[in-house]
Amino acid sequence: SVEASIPEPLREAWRKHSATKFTTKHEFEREFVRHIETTLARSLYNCDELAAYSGAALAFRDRLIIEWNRTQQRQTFSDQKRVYYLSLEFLMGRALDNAMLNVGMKDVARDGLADLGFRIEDAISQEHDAALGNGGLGRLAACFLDSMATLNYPAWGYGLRYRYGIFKQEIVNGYQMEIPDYWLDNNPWEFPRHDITVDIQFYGHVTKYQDENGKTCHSWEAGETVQAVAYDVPIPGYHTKTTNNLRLWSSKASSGEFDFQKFNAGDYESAVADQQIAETISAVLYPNDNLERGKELRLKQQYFWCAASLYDIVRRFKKTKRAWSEFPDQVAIQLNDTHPTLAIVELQRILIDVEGLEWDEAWSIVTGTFGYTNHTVLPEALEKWSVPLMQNLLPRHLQIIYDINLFFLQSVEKRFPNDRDMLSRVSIIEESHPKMVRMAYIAIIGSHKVNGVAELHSDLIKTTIFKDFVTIYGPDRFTNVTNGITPRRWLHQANPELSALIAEKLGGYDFLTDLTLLDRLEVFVDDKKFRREWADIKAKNKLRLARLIKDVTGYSVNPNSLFDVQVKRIHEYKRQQLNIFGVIHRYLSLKAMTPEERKKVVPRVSIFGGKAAPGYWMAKSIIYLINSVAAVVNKDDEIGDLLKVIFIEDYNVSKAEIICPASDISEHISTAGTEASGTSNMKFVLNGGLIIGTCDGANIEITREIGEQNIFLFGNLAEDVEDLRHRHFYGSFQLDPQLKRVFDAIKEGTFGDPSSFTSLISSIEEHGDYYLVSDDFNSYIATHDMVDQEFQNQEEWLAKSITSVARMGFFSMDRVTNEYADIIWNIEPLDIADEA
Ligand code: T68
Repeated sequence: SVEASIPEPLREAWRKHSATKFTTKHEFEREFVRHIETTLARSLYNCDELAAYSGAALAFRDRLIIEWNRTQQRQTFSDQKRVYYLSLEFLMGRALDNAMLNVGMKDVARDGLADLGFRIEDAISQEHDAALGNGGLGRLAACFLDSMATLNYPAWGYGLRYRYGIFKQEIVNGYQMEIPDYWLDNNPWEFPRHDITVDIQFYGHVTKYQDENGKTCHSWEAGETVQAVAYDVPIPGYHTKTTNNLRLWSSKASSGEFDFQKFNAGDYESAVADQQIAETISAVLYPNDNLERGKELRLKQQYFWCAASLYDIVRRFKKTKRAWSEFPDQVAIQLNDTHPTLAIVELQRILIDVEGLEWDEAWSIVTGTFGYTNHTVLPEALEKWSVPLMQNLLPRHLQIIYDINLFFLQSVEKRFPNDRDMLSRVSIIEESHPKMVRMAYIAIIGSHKVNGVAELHSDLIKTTIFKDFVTIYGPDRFTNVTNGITPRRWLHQANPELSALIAEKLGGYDFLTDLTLLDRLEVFVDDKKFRREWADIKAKNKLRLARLIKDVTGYSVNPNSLFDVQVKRIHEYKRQQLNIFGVIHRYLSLKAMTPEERKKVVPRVSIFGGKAAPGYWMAKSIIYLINSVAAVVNKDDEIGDLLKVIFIEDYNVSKAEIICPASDISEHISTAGTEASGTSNMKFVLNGGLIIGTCDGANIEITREIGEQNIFLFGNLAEDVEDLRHRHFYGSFQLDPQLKRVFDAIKEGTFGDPSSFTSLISSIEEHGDYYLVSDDFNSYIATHDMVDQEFQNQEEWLAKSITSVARMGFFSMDRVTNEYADIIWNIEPLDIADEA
């Protein structure tokens, strides 16, 4: 073994000086001060809160590194199957609080920091969010990492180390402005691995040749080479020694080839410029969610990251000296949407062009290795790349894609002779001008399992966009794994008081690793004292949010109001426009009331947050409308506290941790059939908020779990959407009368220059109301009236809140991770402690 190859005296010397972890307050303080004074070159006299954050982070980082090194060693020695989660986005948020809670030392750190003159909360809030994602898809990847480590799965994440994460949103005169998010300075959580690099090729041409046995081979002569450098981020599990690795690739000019000639020719400036071109590959996260725009640089990012990751995975496998046929027994690769689909093509290329395997043998290794998760049915979000673009950037990969397609279509032809329509429908190549490569089809054909992320969504992909593939492969290739969230961050960390109250009732924190234990809360539903404590915690969390609102908007809100929250990316299908039209309806109704009538009204704060993609005009108009309504309503003295409208700028993970525990009601109101799952719905319910929602995505399973008396459902069903859309176009379109009143008020200029809102209104009135805002308006308003009524019965409301939390066990990311491990990856946990 590797260990035995090192002489005992040498091992002894290393063992003696091996790093140790702090375990007491005293030791924490020593590490903290040491880092302040040496690593940071500061002292008692110039240690501000940012330095205190850094000192604490470095002290905890040292602990993580020790466990991380051990985990990697044990995983390598044990030689078990590993899973690799490929995602272009990891929306991690802050790391320090999470690290402290996961290693179970937050109290020690709190006391230690207090001794040294700092409040732990102030130190924690200095950290810059790691915002390498757009929304749900990126956050799901982050929750996966947390669960995989917590459950001791040997797992790695692979992503890109963007220099700029998702932009920072500022609201200026009601409009969204985008500010670059340069986040890398002083990031203590990443470790550059300058020794782990991969040269990645682009462009060039392919030559055919015969090898010594007369076999036809291909060689790809690249036109450009860029270097990928690994940066590693430790991922601690909760209360386990397992600390997994997230490897992010950064692009750099390749030292080998292209600078020298220019440098030698004295062309220094242009050599440096080339260097910068190489670095742009990992410069920026594309800020679109649920939209694909076919930019070459995006394709370059995708290949750069897939090729570097696969090289790394293959290199690790080759060290085991196993036969290639064992690759799928050692390696599972999960594709987070179609963004990493080129990994399928790249593995096939490595196996046939570099390792010399036959096509069929290689292809069965490939399909045995990959699994593909689909996150959307929206046509504008399905990835397609133009054939000429791909031909130019990745000539060899395009050939392999054509071959994959050829063999696939031949097999389809055999089973469905004379069905030419079928062949053109399922072809990877869309015969348009230009021709397009359909990435989802490669992902399906190259994987052994394809999954959707909630039951309705998984049914929809089987009956609509991927219907033909169910006919071809049978239903077994397709499955459902309903999304979840990590209870560590989204309950324990975001809502420590609720977590503590639950722990007190259940006799400990075991529910954080077995969320189904929450069901034992249900017996306390009628316990008066418990209800009061539950209500007090919600009140405190609302106060905390009210302070945040005051800080970022300047508005004061009454924390006794009903807090109604919709925070998520701004998108027409998510229907923030329905919400703000509802708010306007409420405002107009309040204005029409007598003072007597107004006394019976439940005061409400409508809270919005979310980013619009910078090029998404309609989404930006929605933000502008929300802010325009806020400007009028919030200064209307006649209305006062009865209605306030708030837009919280720059919604992100750390703000979500304050917002989710503070809702009375939250909105998940997508047009039925459009939201694949949604995950913030789970976060709100887990924190004791009720929800209003459509029969869409995971709302349906939340209803099944918590009971339909505990959720406010409204609106048309997915099965009726197509028909309604058809009628809008070919029948007569009847605008809902209450919505008409809202539109009239907007058109009269109640919220400023109406011309700013014409496209928003005409998309409904004149252009077919694709998202069914008018069809659902009446039912939406009626359901909000029920919310008001039920909120007045606080005891009933509390009972619903407690019951719902008690029944949320199903939505733990741990359940999700175990399902992937069983059904898709076929891997077992590896307990680090037992392996010692
Ligand atoms: C989300 N998708 C789904 N996409 O919309 C949501 N898209 O219903 C689901 O709960 C979540 O995934 C997790 O499954 C996204 O967030 C993107 O962000 C995205 C990014 C780039 C390109 C396309």
